[in-house]
Amino acid sequence: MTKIKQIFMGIVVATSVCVFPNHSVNAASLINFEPVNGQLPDGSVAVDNMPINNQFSSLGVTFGIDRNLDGLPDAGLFPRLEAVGFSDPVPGFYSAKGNDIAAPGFENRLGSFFLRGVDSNVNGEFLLISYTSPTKAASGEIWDIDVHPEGTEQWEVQALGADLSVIDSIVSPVGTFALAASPWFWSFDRPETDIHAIRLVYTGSASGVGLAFDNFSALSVEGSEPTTPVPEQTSAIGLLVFGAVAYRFRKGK
Ligand SMILES: [Ca+2]
Ligand SMILES: [Ca+2]
Ligand SMILES: [Ca+2]
Repeated sequence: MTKIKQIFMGIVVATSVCVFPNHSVNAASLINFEPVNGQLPDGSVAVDNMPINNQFSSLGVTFGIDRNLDGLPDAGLFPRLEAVGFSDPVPGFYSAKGNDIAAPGFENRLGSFFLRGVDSNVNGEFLLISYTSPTKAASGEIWDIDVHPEGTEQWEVQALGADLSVIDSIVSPVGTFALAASPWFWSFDRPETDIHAIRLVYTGSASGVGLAFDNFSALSVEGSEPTTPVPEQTSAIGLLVFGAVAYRFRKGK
């Protein structure tokens, strides 16, 4: 094999090994509560503790609270946008590193904002996400499903059908120290396009529990979408492999 061919093969191997799926390609339906230029999709300015209702309606969903479990948003109750870190004395979750701070390695996943309940650290919450048109699939994350001295946290994620009854559900693990300040990922992927709403129901034994919700993929399971690799994703390992091949070529000259 000629040196030129070896170099070409090196580039091909480095590129094919090191291109990872790019979730941002299909980011249109991913609601991570991160403002762009300070704004949410409806143009409103993102502020800690602001009520969240129809700011994401251009993506086909609205947010509410369903404490009476009738599948409809309760009048006057709204989840809140919560700023990461100690923004004020009203947090979404407590962690060993302080209020609303992700566990090491999860900082980028949480970003700068997430969604919390109406109040801070009450007794869970009943978040309701209502769809303008039904979906077949969705995914999202509940953060900080952990352990308290007097009990554990646990959540049930429910998919509601056309009549707003429960047609599917996923129960979270019982709270553990491993999930503290970390995400628990859930997803629905149904044979029919029959999910008209998604509801989070707190089922744990611990009280004084907040809701922390983030990275909601409204129309598909995040990561399952067809993706288009982009050149910038060639990783450090890829560059190293390429560099080693190039070095050998130079040495062999
Ligand atoms: Ca976020
Ligand atoms: Ca209701
Ligand atoms: Ca706050």
